[in-house]
Amino acid sequence: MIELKKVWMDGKLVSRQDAKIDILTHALHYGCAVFEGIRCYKTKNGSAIFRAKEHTKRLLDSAKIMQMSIPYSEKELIAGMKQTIKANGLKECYVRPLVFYGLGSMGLNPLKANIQTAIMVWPWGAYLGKEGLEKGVRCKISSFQRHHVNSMMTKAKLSGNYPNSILAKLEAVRLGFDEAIMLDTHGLVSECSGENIFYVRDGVLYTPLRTSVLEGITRDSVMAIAKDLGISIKEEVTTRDQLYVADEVFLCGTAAEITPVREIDFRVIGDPGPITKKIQQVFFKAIRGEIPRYQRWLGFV
Ligand code: PPE
Repeated sequence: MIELKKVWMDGKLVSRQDAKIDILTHALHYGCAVFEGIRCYKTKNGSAIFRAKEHTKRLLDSAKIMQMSIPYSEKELIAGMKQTIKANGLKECYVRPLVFYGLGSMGLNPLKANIQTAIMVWPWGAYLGKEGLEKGVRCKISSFQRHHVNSMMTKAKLSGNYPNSILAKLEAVRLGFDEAIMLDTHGLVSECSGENIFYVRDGVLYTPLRTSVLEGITRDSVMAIAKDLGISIKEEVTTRDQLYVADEVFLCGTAAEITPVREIDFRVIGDPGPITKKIQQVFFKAIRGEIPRYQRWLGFV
């Protein structure tokens, strides 16, 4: 079981045993909750939350899309994350704020339900495995499509969006792959079950348009790093066969960090290439506070 001692629940720290919810919690029935996934890393100046402001802004934006009003400000939420990390005695961890409709109404109109806010933390290693980080993972184009942009709001990190990812992930894993790459309803590449995707061809770095993807904060970090390295980068409509013939492919997300892709649908991409390795190297230094220009991304606990 994941170790978690203290939870920030509606503004106060409580023990995990006391962070209980009722069986009639609205979100449990209808999936209407917004959340974030953030990492806190050990640096030589202490633990730091990576891009806490951007993640918190996205949490507030997700809530705005769902018309949920979070009763805490960006500052209060970030302070809550820091308090939870300290209370659990962790130097390095994953941070999960979750805002959900609690009690007060059943049925599809949630307006009478109260809004609850929780922050949890736990240690989390390499999401797609240590070997995956070093040598690359094997991916499958999913038979499940990413949501149509007018069916589910892909800019919201909404709990109810994730059964789509879970269907894709289960299919990929049961077929023997590590991760699923999802196409949108036009048949174009969007993102993975829990990561954005990049590929390299002839020295240029590409990533699909934002249209049907979650606007990943790691995606944004990768783009900033690439720009600073002088690598030319394009956001473009992408077909699956462009991935098959790419020189390099990698996935990125808070949990997966930067994970190279070695194979897609049995087409070999190969060992992690020079651009992937360079971006990975800079990213891993940036999160640990080893590059002055990216210190702005660190929120010290
Ligand atoms: N797309 C999706 C669908 C997604 O879930 C994530 C994060 C991303 C892109 C990348 O976003 P960002 O973390 O801001 O770079 N996925 C979370 C999945 C973890 C989980 O299993 O839960 C994450 O990486 O935290």
